[in-house]
Amino acid sequence: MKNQEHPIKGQEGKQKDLLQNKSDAANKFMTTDQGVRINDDNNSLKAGERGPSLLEDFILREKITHFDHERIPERIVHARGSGAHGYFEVTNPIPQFTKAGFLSQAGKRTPVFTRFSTVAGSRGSTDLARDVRGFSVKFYTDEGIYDLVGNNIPVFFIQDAAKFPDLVHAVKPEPHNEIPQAASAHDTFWDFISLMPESMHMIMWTMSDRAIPRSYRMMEGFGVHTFRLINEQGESHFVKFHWKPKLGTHAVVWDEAQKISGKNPDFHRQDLWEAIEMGHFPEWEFGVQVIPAEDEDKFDFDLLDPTKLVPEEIVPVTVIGKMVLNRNPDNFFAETEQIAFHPGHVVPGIDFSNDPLLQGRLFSYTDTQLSRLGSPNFHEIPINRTISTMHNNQRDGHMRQEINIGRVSYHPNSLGGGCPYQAKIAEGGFSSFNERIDAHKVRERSDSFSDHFSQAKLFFDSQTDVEKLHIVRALRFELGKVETTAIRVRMLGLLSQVDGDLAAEVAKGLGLEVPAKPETPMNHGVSADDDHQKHEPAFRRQAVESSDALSMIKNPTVAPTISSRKVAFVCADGVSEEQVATLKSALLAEGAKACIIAPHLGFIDTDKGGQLPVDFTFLTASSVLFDAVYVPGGLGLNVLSENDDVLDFVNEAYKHCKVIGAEAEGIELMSGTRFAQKAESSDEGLVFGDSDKGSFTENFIAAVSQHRIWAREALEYS
Ligand code: HDE
Repeated sequence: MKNQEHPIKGQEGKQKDLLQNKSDAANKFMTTDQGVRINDDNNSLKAGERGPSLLEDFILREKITHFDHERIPERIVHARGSGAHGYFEVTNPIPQFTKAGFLSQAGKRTPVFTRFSTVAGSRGSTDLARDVRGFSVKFYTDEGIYDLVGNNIPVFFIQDAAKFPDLVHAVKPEPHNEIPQAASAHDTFWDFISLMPESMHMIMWTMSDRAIPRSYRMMEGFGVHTFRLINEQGESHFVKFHWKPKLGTHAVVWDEAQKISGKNPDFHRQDLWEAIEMGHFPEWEFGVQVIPAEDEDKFDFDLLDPTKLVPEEIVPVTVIGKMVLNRNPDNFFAETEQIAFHPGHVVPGIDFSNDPLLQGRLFSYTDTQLSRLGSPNFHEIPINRTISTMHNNQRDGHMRQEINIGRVSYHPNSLGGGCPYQAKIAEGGFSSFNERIDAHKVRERSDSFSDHFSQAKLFFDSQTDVEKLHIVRALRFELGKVETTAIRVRMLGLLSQVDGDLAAEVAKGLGLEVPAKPETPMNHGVSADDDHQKHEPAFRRQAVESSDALSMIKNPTVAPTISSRKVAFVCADGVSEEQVATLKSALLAEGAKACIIAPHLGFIDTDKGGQLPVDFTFLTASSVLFDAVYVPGGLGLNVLSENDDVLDFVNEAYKHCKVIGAEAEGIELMSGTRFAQKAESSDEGLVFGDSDKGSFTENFIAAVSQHRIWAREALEYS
């Protein structure tokens, strides 16, 4: 090996690297940017106490100038996001498939920074928009940066990068009035979609509850495209990447999502931050679906088509590692905002496929950083800096940090001893997979990309009734916000190609008929040659008709848990001290959090003459911000009847299928609720203290661990 320098090793490598740039003002004097101590930071320099300010005031000028330039352009997509540091650990190395060092050795840990995001909204928009979530992981490997820039949905809207600007223009707020923010429920989005049959599979996912996650910590992640793994022998296998959350995959309901957006637009950001601060480190398993190169054509879809997934029933996911996020950033701008991901950041052992969407992305991400971060030196920003060694002949540019020594900045050279050296493949040099390409140059789309509906149907058919109901309601909502009837009708035509009942149910809500024949030209988006017929959508029989992995409810990947869930305790003066203490300590023992909600802040008096500190009032909290509600004994009947906010609190929890627990007088209070009639029914989510039914605490915890009581909605399915 020619290069004798070693990267900073181990999980803490990136933290040590970042230390070089950290600044702590504790016990320090205030100075200007040039290091001159400041004597007065409150008054500008003036000609007399009441006179005009003087131009020579370099302290004022510097402060205001810096302030004027504090903002950088937000990301054109995925502007709203949150991130955290952590590590990736290999549990089941796969050297037979890849030579990537960070995947090859059991127990090896690699530092990561992961950023989650919504796509359409601006930086200041709400977390709970109905949207795809970005799931980007930067691995600081010993062999350089590897970025896995994925989403929480395994397929995409379009098949070719050429359509991405159109898709984004359509979904962003409409250009004439900049309305609506962070929402796809408007004419331009559905106009575009109704003319793009290839988007139908993705539409099934975005209209499902996947698009309104309960938490970033409870989302799956997918690399989406087919990539390649390359081993020491230079052999290639195709691969799909998966992240599976330890806490399971869970969602909120749409009515709740909209209310959370008003009550706490930072809901996901805060949830991630607090979980890490509390030591509930979010964790995902990392899995791969590996497909031998010779099997490329064995599927009933094209592996290069990003609107298709590989059903887990055909190629199972093998878990090879885990990711743990265990450290919040020190500074949002420096880390979360300035981090620059790029699917083209790969290390030896990982390579691209010819997916035309991925190929376009390989250009876009560096290009966008140039305008967003303003310089080709964005790789020098601390959060983007590799912890492996970095030497080349790239020079200069805005804000260059590195001071390259010597007179040589070219290769080959003799004056610099030939340095920096090129690395042979055996020395870790990257070489692209030696794929043979023998083809005509064409502006075409492969006929193998023309089946737009089979997997959309596979997804829909794999859902439970409640999940189907949510898709129907989401489409009724979204298309109901569309003002142009022709767009609604075109969408019904496309939906009828996915599932007749789905189209009919949506049509009922819109007060329309499903057209007998779809009005969308099916070859839209495909080459404009004369031979359109060959591009008519082909319905290919799928090897599987239903896949449990596609349903959030049928696919409980982990044992039910209440870890890090939040339970609201509806309290007031007179509350049973013992009941509150018993449930609270049981919840804490399971890693959940109990919050005392009362009519006023400060303290409330308990039945035993003690005092309980109050976390929130019914004004500052709302049940949409909690996973379950508990009403203890000792409360007077007037607690609900005299306060609409309290009644709303409990009624909404019921409406959103949450578990409601009550004991003693708390049970009597239920008689004033909207669901009082149903309280006697067999609703598993209404857990009332009753000595015949065993331990209240155990029953309550078991019910909360189910996440939601979906049967409540299924009963209302029509
Ligand atoms: Fe992106 N995408 N994208 N994208 N994308 C960006 O890069 C783009 C696509 C994804 O947390 C931008 O740095 C094109 C698929 C995530 O910082 C930009 C195409 C998937 C993030 C860009 C796609 C993604 C981005 C904007 C079609 C899932 C946030 C800011 C060819 C696999 C990364 C930036 C972060 C961000 C372009 C399609 C995921 C403009 C041209 C498919 C998670 O470069």
